[in-house]
Amino acid sequence: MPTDTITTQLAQLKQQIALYNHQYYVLDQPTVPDAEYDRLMRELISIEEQHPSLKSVDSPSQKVGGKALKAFSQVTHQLPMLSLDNVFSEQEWQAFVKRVEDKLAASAAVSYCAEPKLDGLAVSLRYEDGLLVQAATRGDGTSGENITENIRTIKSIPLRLIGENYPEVIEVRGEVFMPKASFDALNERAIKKGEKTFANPRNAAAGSLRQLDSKITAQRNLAFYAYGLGFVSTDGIERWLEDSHFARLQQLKTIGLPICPEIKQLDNHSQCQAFYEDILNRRDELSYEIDGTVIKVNDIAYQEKLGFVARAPRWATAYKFPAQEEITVLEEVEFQVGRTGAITPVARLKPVFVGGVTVSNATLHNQDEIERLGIQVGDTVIIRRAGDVIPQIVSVVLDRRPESAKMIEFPKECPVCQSEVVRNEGEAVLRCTGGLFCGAQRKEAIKHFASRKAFDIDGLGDKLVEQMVDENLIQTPTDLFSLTEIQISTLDRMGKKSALNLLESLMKAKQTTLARFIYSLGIREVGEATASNLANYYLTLETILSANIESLQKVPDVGEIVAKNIVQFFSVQHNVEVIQGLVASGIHWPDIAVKSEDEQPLLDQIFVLTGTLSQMGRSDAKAKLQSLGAKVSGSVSAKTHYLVAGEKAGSKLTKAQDLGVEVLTEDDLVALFTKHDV
Ligand code: I6G
Repeated sequence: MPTDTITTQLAQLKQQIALYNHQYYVLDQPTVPDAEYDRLMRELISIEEQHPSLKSVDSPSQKVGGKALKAFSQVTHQLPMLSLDNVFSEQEWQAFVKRVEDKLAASAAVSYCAEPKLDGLAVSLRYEDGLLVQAATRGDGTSGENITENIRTIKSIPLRLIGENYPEVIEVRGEVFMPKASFDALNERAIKKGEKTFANPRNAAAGSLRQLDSKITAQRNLAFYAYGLGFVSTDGIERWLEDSHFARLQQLKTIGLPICPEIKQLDNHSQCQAFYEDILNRRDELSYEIDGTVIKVNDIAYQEKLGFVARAPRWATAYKFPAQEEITVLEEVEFQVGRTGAITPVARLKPVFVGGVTVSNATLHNQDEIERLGIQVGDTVIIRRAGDVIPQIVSVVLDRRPESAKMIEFPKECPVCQSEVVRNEGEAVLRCTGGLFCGAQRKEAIKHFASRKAFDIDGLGDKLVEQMVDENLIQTPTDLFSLTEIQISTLDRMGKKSALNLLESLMKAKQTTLARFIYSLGIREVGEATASNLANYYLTLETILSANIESLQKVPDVGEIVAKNIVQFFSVQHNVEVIQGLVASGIHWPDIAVKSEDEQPLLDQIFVLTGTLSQMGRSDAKAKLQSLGAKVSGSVSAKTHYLVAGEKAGSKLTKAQDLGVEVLTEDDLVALFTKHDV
């Protein structure tokens, strides 16, 4: 092929790929499937390999990293890179507003531009004649490290700006960050390889940008959102810059730079407070980590009037969320025995206020986790509490380890019943072999039996179960049904009235469903959904009891491990006796009617429920869906047909959207139930 034909073909390909990149990363509106994009990319790389002289620095193929550097050089910022002041409470926010609005003495309400504060690193990108020529970290604000090669590997950063209408020189300021999904994947890979993990996405992003070998950075899936401008040349461009911060960000978007989709222009400071609260509520559903919001006076003339104090603008502030990470001390490690005998190390911490609550305990999971963290009693640790998630120990601050620090010793016998402990093949946890001989396992088994999704025994809380077992009133769930008023009323805080109420709850609980009965037995890995699948498949208790491993695996959601757990459970004489005892004490459930396919319009459709359903409980929604033949799963995957997203839906919604799973609202679900008359 003649060279000029190849040059034209290459230029067209580069333009096409740059356009698809812009649609994907900046506009969030891909127009072609990934396969088509990959095909064009392969074509481009193949041509460039055959004609290396035609390879250019702005080619989309140049996102894979180049030669490793020996060190980063220093870059002086043409305009300093400032930092942001912070406010940490509504009161401090109001004080910021007062300072700003008093100084402006404006006749009308001051408008603001607000966006989430990404937990990443500020960088400056310099484009000359549309070409990315230099990228630098903030450094000390005056000069930073030259990280151009690493920045060039970030897919959402254009190597060439779009169109022709941009200044000759433009410095774009923005934040490089690692999306949550990439961070999780990176740490999972590190754990598999036995390498150190990153404590949070910010550290991971920083570590990835600090690589001298840009090929490593290229594999880290970093992302970028622009938040403002540095130096901008004015030669030859008439009034390119808009008058408001919000409009300037939109302008950046038109020339190919991604900006955060949550950015909003707000009419007054009260709307900013509402924005802060809304983003705080939706924090978990965003695909990137944030630690607050950034709020800026929108009008550039006002920004100029307000000016700067020290190294920070007076017209902007970071309105921070309550900290999710804090530092504290590991004072002791205790070992708890769970329902299935798993022995879990629990960290007793010096109480610390984090994520809005005081935390004094955190799980340490298992021995592997303790080894991975390299943690000792007495260590200073970083703990994290995000959303409603159980607090986690993220890392140890090694330079604060006291001389008195002690290694964590795992128990050689069960701390409750002194039975032997074992570590089963393929498992990370230690287990007590005492079974229901172990008081801890007995308590947990009975608590589970009485819990809401099992027998739902009103008035039988965890503390009461513990007392009953300690006082030897009950040994198994069956014993609950032969308790007398006198026995109950002798317990702490239990008068005659509460005793009678509890007896009535026990009476009522005898009427149940086969699914709840199976679930209440606490068979390992048989959750609510599996119990319901077992009930619907086998229809009677007797058939479940006599099912073999092969047959059990035909039940939806039941694999070999769960099937083995079930068979093993029913092979233990004690368990069979408990089941017989329960039935003998009058526990019963209605027969399950066999439904024809016509009566199961949602047969084999997989649903996932997430968020709060305000018009019905999740259990109700699940039962109705199952009665129509649907399967209700706990996690979203490519096999999911529908995700029902209630209020405050979080990461499952994001995952469903990423996978293209159809999302239904609660109203859609209600309409579906009405249509099918359930
Ligand atoms: O470090 C920063 C992160 C985000 C910023 C910033 C920002 O806006 C969303 N804005 C300014 C003005 C500065 N630093 C100095």
